[in-house]
Amino acid sequence: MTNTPDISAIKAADSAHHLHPFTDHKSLRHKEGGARVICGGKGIWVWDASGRRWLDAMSGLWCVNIGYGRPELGAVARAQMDKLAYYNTFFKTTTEPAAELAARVCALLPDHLNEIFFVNSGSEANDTIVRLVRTYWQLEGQPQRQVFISRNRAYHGSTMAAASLGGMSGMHAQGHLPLPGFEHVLEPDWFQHGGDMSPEEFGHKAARAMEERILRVGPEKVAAIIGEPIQGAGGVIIPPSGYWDEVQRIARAYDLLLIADEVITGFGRTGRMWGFESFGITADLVPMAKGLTSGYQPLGAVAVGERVARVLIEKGGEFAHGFTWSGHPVACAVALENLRILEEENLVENAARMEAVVAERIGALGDHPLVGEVRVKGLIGAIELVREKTGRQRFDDLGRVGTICRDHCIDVGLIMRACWDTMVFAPPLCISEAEVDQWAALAREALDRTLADVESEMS
Ligand code: PXG
Repeated sequence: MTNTPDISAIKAADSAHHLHPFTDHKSLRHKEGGARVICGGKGIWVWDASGRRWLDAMSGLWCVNIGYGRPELGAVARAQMDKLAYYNTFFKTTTEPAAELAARVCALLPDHLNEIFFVNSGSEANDTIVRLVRTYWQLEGQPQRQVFISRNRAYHGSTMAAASLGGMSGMHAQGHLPLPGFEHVLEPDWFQHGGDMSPEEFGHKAARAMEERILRVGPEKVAAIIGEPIQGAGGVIIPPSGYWDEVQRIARAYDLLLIADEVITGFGRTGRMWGFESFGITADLVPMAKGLTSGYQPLGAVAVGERVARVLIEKGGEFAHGFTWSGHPVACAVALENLRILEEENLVENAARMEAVVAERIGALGDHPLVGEVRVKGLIGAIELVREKTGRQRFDDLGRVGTICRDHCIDVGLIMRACWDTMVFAPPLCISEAEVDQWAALAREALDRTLADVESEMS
């Protein structure tokens, strides 16, 4: 055995047998010649077997918050596996890492969020929330309260319930979704929908759309409002100031539960520990995953606030819900180490500090003919690609130029994702100022190449 992988054999096995998530397999296998094989990573960089490397301005899928290649996490996983690789948390048992992590995460949250239910992903966290919320209202004697209010282009996961919570039309088109009881309203995307309104006026309009829908459905049937503090996969939609205040007023007015999906925004992404801190959101339930382990192990959780927890614990009897891997001891031990690194290396503070650097250096791309706006909060942001800057005019065939730009990014050694014609970024929280400069140079090169393509099409 050698340590050098046979990449062509791996690519062949992958093409023959591996169905990837969110992938057009016909195109991947026949047009593109198979998947890129990522073999290693360190800090903000990943590389393939040939040594070709990319600056990963997406932290994998918005998750590798502490950066790649930290040996401490492997050491902790190994020690936990040697001691106790697995035991479950059903039937009146627990494990040391699960109990310790539940307490640790609660200590990071506001006081009213003081209970943790462990799952393995953000999707499972949101599925769990759908059952929890409906169970809560049953226990409260209002079983008709079943409807969830969400937003267009929300992303809450891929299971049937999580995809129903989400507002992605392409996902709804597959598998007869959403399920009954899920409503979607205007998203607070001023760049896309704001027209001549000020961002604040538009934010009010978006919140009013939510109230109008609640009234149309019948407030007595509505269970909860769910929202990502900043919509991630929808194109990093940073809501106008005042939007969340209004949404919270509406939630209170109709006695609804409020769910802040922190799967992307949690664990420092926005320059604070939680996304809800920047918008003054007081949530009843908080799904989290991704940055909880920085991707070193699969793990998710739901933080359950006082209002729901009290009813569930006092009146609920057995909550018939859970997963074999709920509170997996290895994943929980890795999460604890991840949180230690996040805290001891002041990575949340670094994300806050880097916001200004990114705003300046990536923001400077705003002078590029293709760029209509650059926005950033902490270390999550977006670059809007436009045909015409005045009036924020999009290209026809939305998503085509974004895909061209995404492919040029890959060619120049940069990973950014295209959400239609919005290039999004969320680099590891350990990124340095010098690395932001490297990223900005690569991004400019990719934009120049994209512009050359667009211009040659038009000539
Ligand atoms: N909530 C939010 C806000 C998310 O962003 C989930 C829930 C679901 O988490 P899991 O762990 O089940 O994937 C997510 C996940 C993309 C992309 O391409 C985004 C996510 C996942 C995969 C791809 O932007 N977000």
